Amino acid sequence: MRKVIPINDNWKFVKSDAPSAPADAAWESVTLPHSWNAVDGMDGSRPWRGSAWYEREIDVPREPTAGGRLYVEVGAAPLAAEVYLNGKPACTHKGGYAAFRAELTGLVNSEGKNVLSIRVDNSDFPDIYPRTADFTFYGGLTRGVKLISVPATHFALGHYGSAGMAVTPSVKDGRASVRCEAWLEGATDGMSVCFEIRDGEGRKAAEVWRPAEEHVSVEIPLENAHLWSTDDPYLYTATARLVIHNEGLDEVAARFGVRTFSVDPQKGFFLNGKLTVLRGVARHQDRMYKGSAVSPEDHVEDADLICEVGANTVRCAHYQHSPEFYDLCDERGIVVWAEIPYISVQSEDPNAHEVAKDMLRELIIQNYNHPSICFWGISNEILIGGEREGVVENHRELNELAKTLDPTRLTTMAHVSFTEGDHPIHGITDVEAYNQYMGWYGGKIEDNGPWLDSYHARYPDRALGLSEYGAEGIVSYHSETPECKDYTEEYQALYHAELCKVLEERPWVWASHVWNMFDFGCSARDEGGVKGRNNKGLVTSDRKIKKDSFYVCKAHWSKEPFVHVCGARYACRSGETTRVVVCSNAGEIVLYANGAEVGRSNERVATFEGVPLREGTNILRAEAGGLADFISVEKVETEPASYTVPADQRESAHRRGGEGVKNWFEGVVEPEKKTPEFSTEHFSVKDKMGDLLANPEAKKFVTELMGQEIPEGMMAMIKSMTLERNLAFIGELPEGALETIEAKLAKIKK
Ligand code: ADA
Repeated sequence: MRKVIPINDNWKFVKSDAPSAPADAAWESVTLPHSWNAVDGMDGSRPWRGSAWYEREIDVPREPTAGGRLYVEVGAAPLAAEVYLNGKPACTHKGGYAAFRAELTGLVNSEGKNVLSIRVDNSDFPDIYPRTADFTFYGGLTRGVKLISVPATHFALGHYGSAGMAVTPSVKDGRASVRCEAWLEGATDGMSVCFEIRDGEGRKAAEVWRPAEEHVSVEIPLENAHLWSTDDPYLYTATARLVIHNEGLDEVAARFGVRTFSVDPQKGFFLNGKLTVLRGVARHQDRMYKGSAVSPEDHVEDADLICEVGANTVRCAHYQHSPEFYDLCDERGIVVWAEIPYISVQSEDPNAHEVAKDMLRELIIQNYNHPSICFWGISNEILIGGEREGVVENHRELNELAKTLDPTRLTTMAHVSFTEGDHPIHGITDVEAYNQYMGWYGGKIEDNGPWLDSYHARYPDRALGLSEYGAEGIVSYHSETPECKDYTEEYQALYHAELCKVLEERPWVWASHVWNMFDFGCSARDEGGVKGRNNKGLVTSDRKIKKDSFYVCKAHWSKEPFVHVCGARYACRSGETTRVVVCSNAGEIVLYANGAEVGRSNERVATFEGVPLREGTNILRAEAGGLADFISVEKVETEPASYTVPADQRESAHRRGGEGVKNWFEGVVEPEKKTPEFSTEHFSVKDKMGDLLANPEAKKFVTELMGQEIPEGMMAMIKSMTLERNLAFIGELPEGALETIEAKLAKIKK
C-alpha cells in the first residue's frame, strides 16, 4: 500500500543563484508552506525576485516488496523549480501554481543520508505566465511537499500530477451513472482493480471489479442518485483498489458529485435543470504577511467568509488554487471558475504558449474530480497588451485542449473592458465574461446596467458574465458624500449596493464575481495611501475586518438573517444630522437614534437621511426580524483629517480617470478642438507607449497626463499599447480631450 508522508518541517532555505545547493551558505530554518515574499510582497517595498534553495534530509520509506518506487510531490513552487536528490537531478518544472512530482527511486542512497534539494525561482521567465499582472508573484515552496512511496505496480503518478483516477458522473433521462477510470503503472496479469462507490453517509452504493490494465474504465449506474447543488452539496466517494490474489497493492480515492449544468445566453446558469443565478466573488489566495504560503485553516476561514457573504460562486483567480480550497468549494456548494495565469499580455516567447498548455493540462487533470468546478478559464484580459501575433489562434488551441481533456465542463475567458464586441477573440470559449469597472476606473456606476443591456441586445447568443467588478474601499477613509476615487468605505458600499441591484435585475448574466473577496498583495500598486496592495476586497487581507460592502452583498445574497448598521468606523461625525445605511435580509428595518425611532424601510440596503445627532455619543440602532445591531457615533466639530485620502493620492487617482476623468487632465492640457494633420515626424496618440516614453519630451507629457510615473512593473504591459488604447482603458474621455492631447503631441518631434 502506498505511503504518503508530508515533509514540511526541518527545511533549510537560502536565497542563492548557485547552480547547486550551496554547502556553506547562511541557511535559515523554515517550515512549509513558505514564501520569501510573505512581507515584501505586501508591504509596498520591492518584492525580492530570484533563485533560492530549499534543502532537507529525508528518511526513505522502505517498501516491503521489490521494485517499489519513490516520488516527491511538490504542491506549488512559483515560478520555476528544479528538484535534486543527493545532488542528482530529478525533475524541472515550469509554473508556480500546480502540483508536480519527480521520481526519486533511482537516486536514493541505500546506505547513508538522502538529501532532497529544491531550487525555486520567481524571476521573470519569458515562457512562464504570469509575467505582467496586478498581483504579487510570491516565490517559495508555497504549498508543502510530500513523499509518496508505492509498490512496483501502482496507480499512475507520472501524468501531470494526476490522481491516477478520474470520475465522470452523468445524468441522462433522469438516470445517473458514473464512469470510473484508473491509470496504472506496472500492471501485470492476475491483478484486478476494484471500484467502490460510497454515498455521503458512507453506505456502499456500488462495487465493480475489472482486470487491471494500463487504463481501466467502467461505467457504473447509480440508483436514485442524490444530486450535488449549491443548496445541497452532496458528495460521494469513489475508491479504486489494486488487488493481486488476496493482497491489496495500492489505493486511491476521490470525492465526486452528480450534477448537470448548462448556460443559456438568454436565461443564465442552470444547475440540475434549475435556474441558479450565480452571484459571488473572485478570490486571490494570499493573505497578510503570509503571501501565498497559506495554511489549511486559512483556506477554511476564506471558505467560511465566502459562505457568510452568501456567494454561490467563486472565481479562483488568476491561477490554479490549492486542492484544499477546491475541496472546500465541493463541500460548501460553491460553483467554481478555475483558471490558468495566461494574463494581460501574451509573451513574445512562443514557448510561453506550450507552457500555458501544460498549465491547462495540470489544472484540468489535477482537479477533474471536483464537482464544484464547472468552468475552465483560459485567459484574463489578454488584450491589455494589444494585438499579439497568434493570440486568437492560441485561444482556439487552449479551448480545444480543455474540451479534449474535459468535454463535461464549459470553457470561459475574462475580457478586458475595452475588448470590442466584434473582435475574433469572441466565440471561442463556451461562455464569456468581461471585467468591468464602470464607477471606478471609468464611467459611472449607473452605466453598468445599460452597458450590460446593450451588449446583450447586440450579441444575444453570447453568454455574458461579469468576471470582475469592484471599487477600492479603505476602512480608514469616510465621507457623508462618497464619490468615485475617494477610496472611502462608504463609496465602495454605495457602488456594491447599486451593482447588486443591477445584477439582480439581470439573471441572464450567467455569473458575476466581485473583484475581490479579499484585499491582496500587489507589489506595483501605490494607491489611496496604501502601498503594495489592491484594496477592492470586501474583507481586509488579514481577514479581520468585513467592510460595509461585505454586508451590502450579504443582504442581497445570503439566506442567513442578519441586520448590520454600516459606518461603525465612521465614528466621529460633524453636523446636526447624519446619513445611516443599514443592511438586512430579515424584513422591515426600523432605525432608532438614541432610543427614538427615526425611520423604517423595506429595502435590503436602506439609507436613512437626516438622522439627528446630539452632542456627545449617539447610539444608532437598527432592528429587523427580531435582530438588532448598533453603532456608536460621536458628534464632533470637525471630522478627523485621517478620514480623507491624502491629497496627493486623491489627485493622482483623479487624473487617472473614472468619474474624475475631467479632473485628471485639468491643468495639464487645455481643450483644443482642431485635429492636426497626421505627421510621421511628430508624435501622435497612435504611437506606442514604449516609443513615447523613450523620448524625454514625450515622456514628460505622458507622465503629466497620467498623473504619475509609469511604474516599472506596468511597463511590460503597456509598452506595445498605443497611447490611444491606453487612454481607452482608463475610461471614456470628455469631448475634445483626445484632440487636445493629439494637438500637444503633434508639436513633439520624434
Ligand atoms: C484587472 C485584473 C485584476 C485586478 C483588477 C484591478 O482587471 O484582471 O487582476 O487586479 O484589474 O483591481 O484593477
